[in-house]
Amino acid sequence: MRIDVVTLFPGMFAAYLGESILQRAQAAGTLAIHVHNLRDYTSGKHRVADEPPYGGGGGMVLKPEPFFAAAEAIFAADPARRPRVILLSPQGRPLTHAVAAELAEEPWLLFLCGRYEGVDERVRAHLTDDEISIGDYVLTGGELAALVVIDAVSRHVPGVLGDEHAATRDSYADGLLEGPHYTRPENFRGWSVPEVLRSGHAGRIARWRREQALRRTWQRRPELLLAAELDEADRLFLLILAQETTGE
Ligand code: 9D3
Repeated sequence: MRIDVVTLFPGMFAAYLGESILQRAQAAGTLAIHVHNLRDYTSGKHRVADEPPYGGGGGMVLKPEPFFAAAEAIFAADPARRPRVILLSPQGRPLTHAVAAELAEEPWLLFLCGRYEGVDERVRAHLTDDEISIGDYVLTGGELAALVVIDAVSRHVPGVLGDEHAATRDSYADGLLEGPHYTRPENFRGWSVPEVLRSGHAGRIARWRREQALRRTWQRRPELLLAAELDEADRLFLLILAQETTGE
């Protein structure tokens, strides 16, 4: 997969993309990420990227010309195809596991990062295919959001995770939160690892983990249970949890 990013702050991307799984995927050629400085596509002596908003109201708005110039230069790198152009903005559709999996089907993505009060509407209307938000809180710009989307999407690209099926095992894939994990030592400051995990009994371990996931989801994100894939044993266990809750 090829990913391009247009931003006023390209330096924000190097540290995160230069480590761990995303670094390895780029070194292996599974992922090619190119970060472009929006200022390189501005014109005039002062290389201005932003201007005050028409109609007043304060703050600054990013001008359309540099985004179009940057995108057209990026399109020219491979005239046979077009990337899906994604604007990061607080007004976008919320990022979810399903959105990340959907974007991972694309061979080429181009992320446009906004700053200040926002981006000129003509960028959204005439350059952008998709608009994404990473949640209902205010960031100072689209850069961290682009990194979050790139990270979440990359996990779904075949070959990025060592194990082919790791992304489908992710907690959001089956609609439940994950239960607890333990490693050595067996006893730490008097807190010991649950006996069942050391029993070697694969069937009992699988059932225990499933029940822990159901219990946590029930306690913390009960709305997720409405869409989760549940079998008869899961439903029976939830009935018992519900009875515990009501004190039955
Ligand atoms: C004062 C009104 N603000 C809108 C909520 C203006 C504004 C604040 C922050 C406009 C842009 C931004 C910068 N944020 C992003 O570019 C952004 C973002 C976010 O703030 N939250 C969640 N997802 C995203 S994706 C891009």
